[in-house]
Amino acid sequence: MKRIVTMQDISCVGKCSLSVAMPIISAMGCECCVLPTAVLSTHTAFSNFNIVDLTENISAVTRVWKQEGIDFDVVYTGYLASNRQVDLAIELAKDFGGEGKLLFVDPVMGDFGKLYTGFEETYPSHMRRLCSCAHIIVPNLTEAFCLLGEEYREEVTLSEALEMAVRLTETGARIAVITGISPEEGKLGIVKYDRESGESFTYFADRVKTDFPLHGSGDVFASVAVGAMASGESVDSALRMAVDFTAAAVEETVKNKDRRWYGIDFETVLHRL
Ligand code: PXL
Repeated sequence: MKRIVTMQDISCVGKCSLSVAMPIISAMGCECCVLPTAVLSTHTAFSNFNIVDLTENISAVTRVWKQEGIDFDVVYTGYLASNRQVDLAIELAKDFGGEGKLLFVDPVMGDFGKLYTGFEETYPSHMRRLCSCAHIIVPNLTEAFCLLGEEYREEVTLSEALEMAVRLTETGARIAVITGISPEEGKLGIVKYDRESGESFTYFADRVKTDFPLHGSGDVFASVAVGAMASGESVDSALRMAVDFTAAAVEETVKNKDRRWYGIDFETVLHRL
């Protein structure tokens, strides 16, 4: 069984981060080990939230892992609560990554052209350093612009998105996948560029119209992609599965009259994994 370690927060309410990664990765038949970065009452899109920062705990945990000789097939990072935590993620990658291991970085920073509440302006430059060590990064469009140090634009053409993915790999990551790309009305998906093979890949599902934000959908996407890659799927096949699963979860969410506004109902389609 493949063993994945994921470093991200636990939001007690609000379907994102570890509360999404754990069930998805387990459902895909992989062991999900966790390195929690912070405990939040709710994710940061709520108007009120409190946060207990676990920075001091991180090295204490990894020290024991090293003493015990524990290793992982995949290191998967998500929401990191501060610049310092990004540095600790780089250390995690050095200590537990390397030959034959996969470093999957979801550079969680923002959406709709804005950084999430609580991040310093210098956060993207730290995240850029973590991304430079990764095999694969999966920013949304906002995060891709942040990583490239460019001003956000809501709409990009398919060829512009591909060109952005190429430039993202020039900073070091082998594969860049930009999520949330809409090449035409009614479609939503991803573009990918692989610097080593020089190949690009695009995949789109039918866009499900919603009048509410899709909090945590990036975490759902990333967790499925990680689980699939760890299970031996090719990168393109893993990305296809992740797009289809996320689209199916959004479709179910829209149908649910009692839906919560703070996350998508991935639970209803978990059995498909
Ligand atoms: O879904 C990304 C995410 C993860 N963790 C926390 C967040 C967010 C997005 O808002 O606030 C705490």
